[in-house]
Amino acid sequence: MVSAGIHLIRESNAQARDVVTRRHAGSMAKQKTRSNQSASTFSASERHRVTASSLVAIVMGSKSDWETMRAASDTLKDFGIRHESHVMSAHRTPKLAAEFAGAAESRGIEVIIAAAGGAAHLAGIIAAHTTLPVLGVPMKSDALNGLDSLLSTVQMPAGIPVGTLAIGKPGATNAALFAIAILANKRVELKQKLKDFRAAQEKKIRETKLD
Ligand code: RP5
Repeated sequence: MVSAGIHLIRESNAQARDVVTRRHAGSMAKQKTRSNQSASTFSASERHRVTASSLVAIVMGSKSDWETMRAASDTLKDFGIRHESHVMSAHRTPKLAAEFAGAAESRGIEVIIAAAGGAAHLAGIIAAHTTLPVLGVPMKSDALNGLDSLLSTVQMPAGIPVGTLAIGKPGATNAALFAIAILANKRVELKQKLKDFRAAQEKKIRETKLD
């Protein structure tokens, strides 16, 4: 199952570039136009990863991050949030990352979740190219267990913020919940869903019985 997800993510790289290219060509100025382009550009199997009207974009430095970041995607899915997921790297594809971030707002994206491990600069470089809220998720690394990722993501210089979550899967889930909380400020139904989620979570804990 993981490999299928990774396969789709890899394909979404080309789509991310395509989106950026079309943006530069001035062909994505209007929402309606975007929807039409989406229908013709993305195949049915890819559309759940890349939608023309995504509210949240999840980007990650490597396909090896997808196993962790799937938790963010699944959480957004549970709340019915249109989103897309891409692999792009601050170091390996710096131009793509900058162009993607620069075009995101005009595409209707409202929050970007950026995950990376090791010398984790992706969230920072994304934040440098957009004023959208950027949520960073440090990946657990082999060498330093994610402490390297955490410090490189969280220690931004004053002026360019990255809201940094916990290392690994808890961070991925919470990044999605944080994005939902941001979106919910102006969406009453979503706010209610978030409250219901919290209430269900609390109920579960209160009803926990130990052997
Ligand atoms: C970072 O380097 C990625 O975000 C990933 O967490 C880490 C290792 O990448 P791979 O070598 O697995 O591609 O850029």
